[in-house]
Amino acid sequence: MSDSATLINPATGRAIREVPRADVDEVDEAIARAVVAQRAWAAGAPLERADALRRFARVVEDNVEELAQLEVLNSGHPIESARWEASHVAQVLNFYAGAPERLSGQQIPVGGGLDVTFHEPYGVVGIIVPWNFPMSIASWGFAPALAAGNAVVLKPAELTPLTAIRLGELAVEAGLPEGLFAVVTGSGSVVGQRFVTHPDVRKVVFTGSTEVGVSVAAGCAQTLKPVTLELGGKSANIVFDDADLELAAASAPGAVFDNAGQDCCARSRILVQRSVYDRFLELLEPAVRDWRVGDPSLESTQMGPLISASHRSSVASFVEGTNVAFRGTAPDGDGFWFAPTVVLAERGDRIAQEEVFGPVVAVLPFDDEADGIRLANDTIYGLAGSIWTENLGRAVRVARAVKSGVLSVNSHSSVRYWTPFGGMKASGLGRELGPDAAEHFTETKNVYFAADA
Ligand code: TAP
Repeated sequence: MSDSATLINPATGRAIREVPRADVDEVDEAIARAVVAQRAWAAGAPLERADALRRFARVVEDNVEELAQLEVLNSGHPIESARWEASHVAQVLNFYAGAPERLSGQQIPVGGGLDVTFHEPYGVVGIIVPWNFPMSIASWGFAPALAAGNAVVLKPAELTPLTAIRLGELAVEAGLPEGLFAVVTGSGSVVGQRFVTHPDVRKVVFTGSTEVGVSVAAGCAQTLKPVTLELGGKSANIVFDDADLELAAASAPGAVFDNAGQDCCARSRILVQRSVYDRFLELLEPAVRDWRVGDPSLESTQMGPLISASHRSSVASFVEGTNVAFRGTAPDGDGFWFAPTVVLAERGDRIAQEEVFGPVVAVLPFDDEADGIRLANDTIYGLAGSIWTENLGRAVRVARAVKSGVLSVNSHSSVRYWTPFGGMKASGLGRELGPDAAEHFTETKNVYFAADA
């Protein structure tokens, strides 16, 4: 029998809803239904799956405003960001709706017959999602997994399940078979762990902290279950002295304070060549002070609250004892507010090494190109990063030398659903999105047909 969790609006601190917490039996029932639904789904023609995913995308498009409002309420995302996220889910579904008819195998020359490969779906895929981008990160897993012929059991974070629950309902409205895409709410240690241990879940996609990701991978190893890990980050925003400093400084707050810094790709270290360090800070200060923090339901708001009181305490603990250069503003009141904060740091400082997951950025100087690369690589993580330079050769050299999965030059873009996304080092294992994601939800089968009588 399940109990329930109380959801809190992070902008007000007030309770909004109770959501059931599934127990192991209920997780097992969802997996059993998914096993049955998957067989019929995979047996259908590719066009049937493509059409079903396109219908799902259209229903999501028709409900963008409702999904966005749920994310404002449950996660405190600014409404404009939440609308982008909901539209992004529809776009991801549309993109992978093209995959069922393109999952071609190979025909390999052999003697005496014919050899072909098939991309077989795993069966049931378990997807475990964090609270920072609840619906978009879920879609990066469920859209290509379904396209490849799998069923999906999805566990949203306990703090932010509302948009995932609604997406599960919209899938059924769009005509996806009952049980094919099941959203199971509850705790990580019960629901998430059951995905790891259940023999009928044949692949796990985990997005979250590096610590939990390592334990999920260890659990999956026990049952030889493939796992994709999207973990933490401490990404560098590297500003060379030949950069367009005005543009680099004006764009730096958005690159780290978007979603209140609760972004795995947050450029939470700004590395500035020493010769332009003072000038860059002069330009950065007004950009940080102008960053608009407040009521997430207003279209003018750029940043809402942190997700919870305990997370705010954790973020604050990173700033204690540091050299704060300047801060932006944040509302008073009952929400979990935290003003954007710029810290001057030294190499090796905790603030320069560990993921804060809040609106706090560490600024560090470096001497030359080699030193900048060394500093950029000086963390356990390797998820994203930005390189600001007007020198093309330098852009190429640095982009190749920084050990991160997703880099941008003279821009902070990280996520395009049609390009691959994921981290190196302690930031993860495997890639999501991009042209090959549906294939990652399949196993290659090789079949030899003897033709000689
Ligand atoms: P975690 O605490 O690791 O939780 C992530 C998810 O795992 C939640 O759904 C959680 O469930 C579940 N979980 C917890 N313990 C588990 C266990 N023993 N077995 C299976 N599942 C378990 O992370 P978080 O605090 O929610 O998210 C923040 C982290 O996610 C940051 O490090 C951030 O960088 C990372 N992140 C990475 C990316 C990419 S794409 N690389 C994207 C977003 C976030 P509960 O509901 O119980 O918490």
